[in-house]
Amino acid sequence: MPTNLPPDALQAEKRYREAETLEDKIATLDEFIGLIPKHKGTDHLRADLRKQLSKLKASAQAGKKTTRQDSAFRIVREGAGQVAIVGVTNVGKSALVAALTNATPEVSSAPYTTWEPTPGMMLADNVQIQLIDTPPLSRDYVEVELLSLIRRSDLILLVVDVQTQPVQQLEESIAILEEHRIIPLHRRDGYPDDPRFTFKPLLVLANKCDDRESEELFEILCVLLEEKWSILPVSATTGHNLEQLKQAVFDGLAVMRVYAKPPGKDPDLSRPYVLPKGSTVEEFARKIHKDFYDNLKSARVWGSATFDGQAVSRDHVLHDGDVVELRI
Ligand SMILES: Nc1nc2c(ncn2[C@@H]2O[C@H](COP(=O)(O)OP(=O)(O)OP(=O)(O)O)[C@@H](O)[C@H]2O)c(=O)[nH]1
Ligand SMILES: [Mg+2]
Repeated sequence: MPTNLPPDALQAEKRYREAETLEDKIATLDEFIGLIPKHKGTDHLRADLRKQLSKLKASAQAGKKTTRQDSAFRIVREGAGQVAIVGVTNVGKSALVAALTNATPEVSSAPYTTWEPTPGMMLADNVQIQLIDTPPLSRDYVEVELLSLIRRSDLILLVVDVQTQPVQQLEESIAILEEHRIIPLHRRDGYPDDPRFTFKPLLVLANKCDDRESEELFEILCVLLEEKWSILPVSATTGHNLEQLKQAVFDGLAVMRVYAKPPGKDPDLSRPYVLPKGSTVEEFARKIHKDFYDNLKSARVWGSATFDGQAVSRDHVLHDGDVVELRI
């Protein structure tokens, strides 16, 4: 695979390689093809991938009588990233999704309440991020489709209940994920470079930190954990640290906001374009419209340039909050 593809295409390619079901393969390959820049250098690649796509579609068509209807576990990506909220039962996954998004999953003190994933959109600053409430991870019944959903996500939020054996809950959840080759990114060095493993950024949420007493439980939890996890105490009930949580999710997605400034006008700061961190002016141009990418004559940047309004080249690397004026 050529390495000079833009970061979002490389990420889509990775999702395609990791897809396990025919349905997932078709959806991720389709997405990948759409993100490959269209020019002479990518003609062969695009043609090859299109052939692969039609083969996959043909096998899907052939197997249609036996395959199931669209699965509830296949959730269309929306917003700046897809985040899976996972953990054992009753830790407050659904309560967190209800507190953070427009979705209204059922919350109950009875165990095993959630059976199907529910997506909701969370507004972090001025960026929409998709959170997915999921059924509990459980040793008794491991749902293959749930693991595929987690593999496709960009970030995992692993929830534990600070008031109920959080260390065991964390260890059990991680063990189930790792048995299915989903590995927290910070443990990557301990694993061979094998494409069967999926390494995911993972943030631990110690939920039910409602008061002073549970804050103390959180401190004990931090002492007991032998490994360095990214961990945040939160409460779905009181709203404690939910703003910090939004920021941590945004940071965990490794994306940035860039604003378009039409020549002679002010930028619309309420509508950022979201790009992978490290994207260039050229990648920003492609995100706006193919014409900007093909015919870009000049670009000026406010923010990361040495001075405001500086003229920059196509390969100038942008930063979060930059304002860019493109001329074609
Ligand atoms: N005190 C307290 N209780 C909470 C908090 N968040 C959730 N709960 C309670 O914990 C119980 C379980 O919450 P759910 O959101 O249904 O938990 P879940 O992880 O989605 O559970 P499953 O769907 O079975 O996996 C409910 O009684 C919630 O009211 C919190 O921050 N503080
Ligand atoms: Mg639930």
